[in-house]
Formats: sequence, structure tokens, C-alpha cells
Amino acid sequence: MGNESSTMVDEATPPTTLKRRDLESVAKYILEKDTRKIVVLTGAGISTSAGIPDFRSPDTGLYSNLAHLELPDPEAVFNITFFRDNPVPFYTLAKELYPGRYRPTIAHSFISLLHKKGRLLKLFTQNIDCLEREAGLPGELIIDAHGSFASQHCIDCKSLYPDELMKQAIAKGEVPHCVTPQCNGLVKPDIVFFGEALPEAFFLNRELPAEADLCIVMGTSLTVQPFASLPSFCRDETPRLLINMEQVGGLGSRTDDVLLLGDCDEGVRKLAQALGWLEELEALWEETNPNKEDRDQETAPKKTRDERLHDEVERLTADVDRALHVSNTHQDHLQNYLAKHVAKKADTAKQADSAEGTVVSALDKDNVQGETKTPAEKEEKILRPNATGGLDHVFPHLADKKPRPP
Ligand code: CNA
Repeated sequence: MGNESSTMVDEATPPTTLKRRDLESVAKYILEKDTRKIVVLTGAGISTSAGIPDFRSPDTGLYSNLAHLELPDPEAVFNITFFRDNPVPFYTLAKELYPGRYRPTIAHSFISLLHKKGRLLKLFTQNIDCLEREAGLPGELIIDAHGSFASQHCIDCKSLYPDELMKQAIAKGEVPHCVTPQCNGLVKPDIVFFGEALPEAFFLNRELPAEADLCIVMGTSLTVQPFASLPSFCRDETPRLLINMEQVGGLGSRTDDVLLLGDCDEGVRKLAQALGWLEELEALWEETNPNKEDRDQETAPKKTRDERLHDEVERLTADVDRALHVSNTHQDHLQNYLAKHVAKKADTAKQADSAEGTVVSALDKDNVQGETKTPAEKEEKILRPNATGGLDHVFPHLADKKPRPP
């Protein structure tokens, strides 16, 4: 246990527990063996159809879309050292990912259905969107391996920060600070950043997959340790089902591994169909769609999953972009406007001066409290109030950069 081979099992090798290495055999196994200890492991891929981009999918993942921004690297948004320096990019994303904005997917409802049927031992999730809870899964069955937005603390004095204040700060797009007198440290939701320890609950339950009679892995690249090692804790003869766009980790290397490569929602529908639970699953999922607006949207011409994801990614990156720097276009407009403004003032001043027979530059007319700067210095001061368009206090690492050329 604990070590995973990356060599795929030979097709000709028969399974130990299942009849065959396919979905129908998994369904039969669940029903005939009355499995009641199913462990489910999930990642960002189960939430993409809700409109929340994952990290690593090429083109649609957050990393590929944040790459053009002026972050040291896209992972910096979740880096504690960078956060200390500049929490704005994180809070810009947090506003988007904060629970309450998205509807659970049918994959979330499938996990909830496993629980309703008394078959779920535990869900380990890497997600921070809380959609499992919104799909009706009780908190005690969930291990939030990478933390969640459910609570938040000051990163300096570690005081708990009130939920209500957090909600208000997120809604207003503000960065919350500790309310403990004399502290004023930055407040961070209890989601695990790179370089931070996982919650204790993860380590207390880490070996639970060894008790499982079935392990279902969905929507994860299994690249983040120690979460990625969880499937390897399953006993060798325990069937493991992977529902994912791509083959990941060591899944497929054991005799009772079944790979269902494709979309999670389609995958759980197929499994539910094979189990005779599809109607129940659809009904359970429908419960997460309480308001009419959503239903109306469903009858409107539908965008494809990729189109919805693309729209969402564009919106997210535009928000982060806005927070990060004044865009080229905006800066160009500002400079053009100021240049015209200065030229106009110079003209007016020249006309007035020639009328008076004296030579005083327009910039001297703007001189505050008799500063003695050269016209070039004064022009620099007016056209470029600060090098990053006034955001130095927010993005100190950009402060030494020159404005972009028009
Ligand atoms: P990841 O590394 O981005 O991998 C996602 C995996 O899911 C990839 O293998 C994709 O091919 C696959 N995938 C994407 N969409 C689908 C789909 N519709 N059907 C089937 N498979 C799909 O994400 P991981 O979760 O593996 O990485 C762990 C990180 C991601 C954790 O720290 C999370 O906090 C973090 N994250 C969470 C969310 C969220 O809470 N929804 C969103 C983005 C990132």
C-alpha cells in the first residue's frame, strides 16, 4: 500500500473482484455485494460543468488563462508569501469562487445519492467550492483536504474572523483585516495554500481508503500530494473506478481498476443508469435547481459546456486583470487625454501671454506652490502620476516597471 505503479495492467489479466473491467460490472458489484463503504475522491473536474474552471485543463483551466497576467506565476494566487505581499489577486478570485454563486453538478448529486442509499463511507475533496454540501451531503462525511471557505483566520495572530464580516468583505471586493486590536493582520479563508499544512482531518482519515469496498475517483489530475496518494491506500483487490477526462495517477495499473474516460456528469449518469438509479439521480439533482430563472435558462438556447466555461474564464481573468493593472487601452486613453489637455493649456497660455507681452509656459501656470522644476520634469509629473497607473500600493512588485509604450 502507498506505492502506485504507473504500468497499465495487461488486458489479458483477469480481474480479482469484478467480473470484467467495465462499468456494468462495477454496478453489478455494488448491487450484488451490497457495498456500503464507498470512498469517493474528487477534484476541480467535477465542478467545471457548474461553470467553475479547474486549474490545469489546457485552454480552459485557470492556470493557462492567468498565465498572461503579471503574476510571477499563476500558482502565486495561492502562494502564502505572495498573498502576504499582495492579497488582491486572491480576493478577486475568491469573490468568484465564494460559495453561493454556483449550482452543484449532477456528479455532486451522485455522491449525495450514494449517501442517501447508505453506501458512502467518506468523500475526500480537493475542492473549495462547497458544492458537495449544497448538493445535500452532510459535513461529517466530507474531508475538505485543501480546506474550504467555511471559516477564516488572521494569518498573523491566528484569531478567528467572523463569518458575517467575511461575507461582507468578499461581496464588496475588500481585503479583510484582523479585528484584534493592534494586530490588523491579513485574514485568509482556511483554504490550504501552497506551502501550508493540510487540515488535521485529512491525516486522521488518510488511511480510510484501506477500508473501502469501492473507490471512485472523479475530476482530478491527481497531481497534488499528499491527496494524490489516497487511491494507493485501497487494498489491491478493491475495485477503483476513475471517471475523468484523462487517465491519471496510477489508476489502471491494478487488476480491478476501471477507467471511464470522459465527462464526469456523463459518467455518473451512465453508472446511475447501470444501477437503475438514473431517475432518482435526476430528481435529486433537480432539487438543487430551486428557482425559476434557472429553469428558464435551461429552456433558452443552450451554450455548450465549453462555451459556458470559456465565458466564465474570460470573466474571471478580466476581473483579475482589472485588479492587476490599468490596461494598455486605459493607460493610452489617459495619456492621450492628458497630452491633449496639456497642449490645449499651452495654447491658451501662449495666447494670453503674447497678449500680455510676457513668456510663461502653460506648465508654470500649473505650478503648485512655486515648485522649481524644468518643463520636462513637470510634463513627466502630469503625464505619469505614477509608473503603474496609480496601483503601486496594490502591486508593489510592478512599481519599478515603466508604463507601456503607447
Ligand atoms: P486539476 O489539476 O485542475 O485537474 C482537473 C482534472 O479534472 C483534470 O484531469 C481534467 O482533465 C479533469 N476534468 C476537467 N473537467 C472535467 C469534466 N467535466 N469531466 C471529467 N474530468 C474533467 O484539479 P485538481 O482538483 O486535481 O487539483 C487540485 C487543486 C485544484 C486543489 O487544490 C483545488 O483547490 C483546486 N481547484 C478547485 C476548484 C474548485 O473548488 N472547484 C477549482 C479550481 C481549482
